[in-house]
Amino acid sequence: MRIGIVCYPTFGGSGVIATELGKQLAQNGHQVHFMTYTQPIRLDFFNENLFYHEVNISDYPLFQYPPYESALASKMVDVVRYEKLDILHVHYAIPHATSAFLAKEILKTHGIKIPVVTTLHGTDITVVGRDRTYKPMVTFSINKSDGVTAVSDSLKQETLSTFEITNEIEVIPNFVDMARFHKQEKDHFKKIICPSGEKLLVHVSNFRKVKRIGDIIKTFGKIKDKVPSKLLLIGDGPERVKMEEMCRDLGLCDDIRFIGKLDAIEEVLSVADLFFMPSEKESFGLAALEAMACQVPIITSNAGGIPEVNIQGVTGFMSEIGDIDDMAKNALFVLADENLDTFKANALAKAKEFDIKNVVPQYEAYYQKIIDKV
Ligand code: GMT
Repeated sequence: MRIGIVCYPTFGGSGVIATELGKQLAQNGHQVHFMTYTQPIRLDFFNENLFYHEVNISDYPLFQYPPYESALASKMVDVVRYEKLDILHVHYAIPHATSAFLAKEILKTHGIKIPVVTTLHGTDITVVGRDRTYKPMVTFSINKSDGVTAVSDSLKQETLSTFEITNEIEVIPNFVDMARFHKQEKDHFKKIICPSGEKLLVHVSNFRKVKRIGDIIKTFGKIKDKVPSKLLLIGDGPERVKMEEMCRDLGLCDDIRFIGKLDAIEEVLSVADLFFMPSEKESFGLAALEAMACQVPIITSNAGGIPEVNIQGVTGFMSEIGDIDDMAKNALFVLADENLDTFKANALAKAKEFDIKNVVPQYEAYYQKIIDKV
């Protein structure tokens, strides 16, 4: 197949999934064309089947807000026509599903039918999309897609209860590339971060408010009194400065390090003992899955689709959102010498269910179904 993929190219989970999917599809022999405003972060290797088309936005003094949707729709029209694409797959509804609808209508005037698949990722439904600023457009664009997928059953249900959806939604879960995310021998890292044999606790995110990083810091304050440990906070975003201030106010700076954005996350995960994800909203929790693939148990909230990934008392524990005492109690249980290895093995076993090799064929079959339908 000749497949067009549209996504956000930065550090968000939807862009990661879209890029990894495209890379695997290319390895499976499909021709894959990415259309984004900058090179996707993980599109970092050459493959004869992979192509990248930059969406250029020309500036004009009249535009206070350059019309990205229009530029993207025009790029889709151009790439579909000249690369003879069979299908367009857009990740994150806003504004990609809307641009895809526009492109589809324009292409009809050229006598070309292009099926559009939209994948819903999370905040496009649970935060931004439900806002009245975007809701009519999101509803319309989902209903006008030829195929719609959601990354968890929870997200599917939330979409159906939030919007007036007339389309079928297929659940195709997120996945992890086990060839990249697996436990590696990186003990020298651990010795640098934890020189006295402390436990290593980790969080990775885009530091948005929904991630509730303050809960992690407070939970860590309770854990480190009982078990010598260090906390690494990986990533960057709007909450970072506030969180650094919180660490200072709580006197935890010696044991917590903010290390910003990191490409080779799997190297740090390889030496981690516990991963935190106390989010207020989380449609799936890709970062937690990547940790599990590296044999790291997870302490999470029970928000959204997290229960589809974290099995209570098996791969880690879930708590009510904001229940710091419960998270600290659970973390101490997992970190106990007699328990830790079992939780690590369970985390790995569960992660294997989401191996990229099992999930990408579901997308291939879905594309074929939608192409045959249109
Ligand atoms: O909120 C983020 O971390 C980014 C966001 C995105 O779309 O880039 O992530 C969402 O999509 C990921 C990939 O499908 C999911 O694993 C995340 O759970 C989801 N985030 C939220 O629902 C908050």
